[in-house]
Amino acid sequence: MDYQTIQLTIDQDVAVLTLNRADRMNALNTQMRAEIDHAVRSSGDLARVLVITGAGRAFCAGQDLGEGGNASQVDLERTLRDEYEPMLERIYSCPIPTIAAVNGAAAGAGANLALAADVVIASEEASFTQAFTKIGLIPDAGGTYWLPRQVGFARAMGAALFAEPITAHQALEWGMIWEAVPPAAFEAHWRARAQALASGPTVAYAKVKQALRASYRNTLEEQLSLEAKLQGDCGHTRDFKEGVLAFLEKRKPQFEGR
Ligand code: T3D
Repeated sequence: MDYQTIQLTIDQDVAVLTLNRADRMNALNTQMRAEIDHAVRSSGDLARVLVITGAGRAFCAGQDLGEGGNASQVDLERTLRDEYEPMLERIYSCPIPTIAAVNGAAAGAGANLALAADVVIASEEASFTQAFTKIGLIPDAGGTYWLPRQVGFARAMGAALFAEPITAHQALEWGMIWEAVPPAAFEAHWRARAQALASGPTVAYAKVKQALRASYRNTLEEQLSLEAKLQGDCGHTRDFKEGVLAFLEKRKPQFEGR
């Protein structure tokens, strides 16, 4: 696919999807949502880790409020059901680890796009704003799902009602993100993190995602049973055999991702 609103590079098993409408703060439009969906699907087949980041000074300003002239005239329910949901589902169900490398402002659906990734690494210059109520909307794109789970009910409610920017340090303190990194070290840092995951036990990573997500809905008994099943599957991988052998031979494992 010839992308117009994003860039996708795949190198050494690392896919980097760059939101690329820097003059609009990488705001999401119909075409970008379709391109993200396509790129995430391709990355799941062709790479062992996916990074989503933004071109220029923002990560993503959410819905392009000028799309079609004026976003207040669009059918919001249809757009969310037909365009946002498939894109977010694609990211959520991506079989490889996903990293949101949040380089700057993440607002509205852009903030929640970041939270849909498995790991969020933010530049210390980044911010996360549930901007929705500023324009008379509620958090969408998964915001009402992720926020209470990640930061607790009180903080989720405050973030949604006041719609104030949450700094990277605040987000870290709240448990919303994994790391906040000084701007000068940011790109080298997320690239190193991505490379580490790309050379890791890919099958185990997929099952880590499956198990942790299932814990939201499972009883302890169901979760223990699921862990046994998934661990049994991991036990049949070449990476498990290699991991144990490398430990016994006191060397670094060479994981193949299978
Ligand atoms: O439609 C549906 O289906 C509903 C779905 C809704 C989901 C949502 O995401 S609603 C929330 C939408 N997003 C926002 O309300 C955020 C709006 N943007 C901002 O708050 C700020 O722009 C930022 C905090 C992201 C960045 O601020 P700053 O000061 O660094 O930049 P700026 O000057 O505000 O923006 C630079 C340009 O980007 C500017 O255009 P100009 O004046 O240079 O021609 C600005 O209009 C444009 N821009 C920024 N955000 C958007 C945008 N253009 C369209 N849509 C945007 N969301």
